[in-house]
Amino acid sequence: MKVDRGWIWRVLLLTSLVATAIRAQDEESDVQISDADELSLNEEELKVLVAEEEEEEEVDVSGKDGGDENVSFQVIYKTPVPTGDVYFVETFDDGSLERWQLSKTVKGDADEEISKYDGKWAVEQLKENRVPGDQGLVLKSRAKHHAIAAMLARPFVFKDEPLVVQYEVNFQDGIDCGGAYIKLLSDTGSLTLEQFQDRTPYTIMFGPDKCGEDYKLHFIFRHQNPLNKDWEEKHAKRPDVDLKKFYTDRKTHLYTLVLNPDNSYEMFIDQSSVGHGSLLHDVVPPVNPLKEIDDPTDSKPQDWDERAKIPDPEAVKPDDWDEDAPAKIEDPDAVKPEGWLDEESDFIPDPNAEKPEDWDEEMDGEWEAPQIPNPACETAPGCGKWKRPMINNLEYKGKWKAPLVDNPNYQGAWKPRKISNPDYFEDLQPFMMTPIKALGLELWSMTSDIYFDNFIITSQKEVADRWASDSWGLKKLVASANEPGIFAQLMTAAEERPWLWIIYLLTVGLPVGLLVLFCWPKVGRAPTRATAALKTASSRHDLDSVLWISSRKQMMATHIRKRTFHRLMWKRRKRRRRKRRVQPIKKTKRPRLPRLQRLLVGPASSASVVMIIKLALCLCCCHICSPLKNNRSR
Ligand SMILES: [Ca+2]
Repeated sequence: MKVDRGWIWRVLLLTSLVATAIRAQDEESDVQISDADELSLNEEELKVLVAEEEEEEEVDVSGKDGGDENVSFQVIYKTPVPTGDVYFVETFDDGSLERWQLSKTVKGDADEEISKYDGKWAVEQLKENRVPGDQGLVLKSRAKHHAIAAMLARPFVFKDEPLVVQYEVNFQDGIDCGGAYIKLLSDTGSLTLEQFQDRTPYTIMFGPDKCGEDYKLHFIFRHQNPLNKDWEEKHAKRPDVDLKKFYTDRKTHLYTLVLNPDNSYEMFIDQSSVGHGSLLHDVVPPVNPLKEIDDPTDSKPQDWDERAKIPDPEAVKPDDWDEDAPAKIEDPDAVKPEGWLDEESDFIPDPNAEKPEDWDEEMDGEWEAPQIPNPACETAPGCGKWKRPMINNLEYKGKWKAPLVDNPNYQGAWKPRKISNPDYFEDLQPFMMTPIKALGLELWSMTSDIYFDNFIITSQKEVADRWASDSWGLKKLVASANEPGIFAQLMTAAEERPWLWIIYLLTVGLPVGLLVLFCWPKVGRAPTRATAALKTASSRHDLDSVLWISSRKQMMATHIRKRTFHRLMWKRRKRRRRKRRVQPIKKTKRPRLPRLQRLLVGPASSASVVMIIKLALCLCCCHICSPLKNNRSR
């Protein structure tokens, strides 16, 4: 069987590269064994060492509560301890809810049957990405009212220190419609956690809330009007970022609110700022009412002209303006096509149809054959009465209207006059809110298993950050380690965006196509005279022959022609020298070029370039395939 020698070279090159990669891997795995050999350990000593190593590994990964089969990546977890002054912390890691009080009352604005706060709470580990030893508070019931609260270690009084509130939320089953916000309950003097319900006065409400496609991060505070003593909710403007992923990725996210004595506020998710502003200027409705308001007794005068433009009163309809001209007319130039069948109709009763045997004329009426397209019309340009096609009427102008001109009596848009606001007040310190005495969750959700953890209320952002790194940071670490591989992520992305499949196909198909185009062996052909000549040449000019093999038939033919030409020229010169009886010229040896130069400028330079391109492509393919192979072997 004849095999293209160029293809053999390529296969040998690829094989050597693959073998080198495999050998490098094998050498890595052999290192440990050779280490043991060098230390001259016998089999028993080696077993003891291995057992000790395994024991150490078990201690490392089990943490304080031992290993967990559901945890694919484990870290050593220690219940976090606050590193500064705090008003409230809760980790739930002791598994109890002793500090918390379940509400024993009913919701204020609900029907009696569904008004009970009978939703269940539990202290559990996360369903996914667990940190061994870490537990949190979980909302367990669907479509039920939940209320639970705990007193602060001491009330937070708004003076000259910031308020920092932080906690974790994980929508373990996603979220259809429901909230995961907290309420910081006001120190009203009559606060009873057993009576905690939707109408219990709160100072601040903060946290995620979602229904339908409306993703919110609430920051609401209650402000008292100093004049009439009414309480009003002030809503911070919406965050600037797309919040959807925080509700759908089933990861634990960290929510932080910072209020400063200078009335500025900032909200963070996972320690990244998602919104900031001023309590004075960036809340709705504003804390301070307007100084002036529209006079409610003022009304627009009847003769107030708000028309900026009016029809020109002096314009006159032109005499030749025909308002009655139709928009479309019959085409006067149209001609009936030849062969038009005026007497035939487009549909006829099916001549092959038969009345069904069970047709009851009394019940079903008189039987008629179903209509079918008229076969006579199939070859004709048309059937039935011919009508001229309709075209646009060039004379059509429509209804005449006078052109618009500026209104000389225009007075502008009317506005009521301004008067002083009788309810005006100015509160320049909305930060000075009602002191906070307790933290409560009063929630309703259509999706259960919402996880809460690591509540902290402090005055120092650094304390909250350190608390987060000791708690939420580990959850994030475990979740990152358990992330699906790049292949699974690509599949997930393509499920949401099917057009990505086109990109994938192009990305994979292009290199494969190039590989096949340049590396596939040529189909064997019958040996030619050029091939035979090449074989004889190969023994004398190894390198050139190899290059010729990979070149095309034209190259071989060119070489033969050149050799034949040189031989003829040599014979001719010999004959001339004999005739002229001159001494033969000493043959000067042609200087031999360096190998690379011969490759690039020699007689087979074009073949060399093609070969170099092919080798470069093969090397690229090997380079791409090598890491994939390594990943698979791992
Ligand atoms: Ca915890």
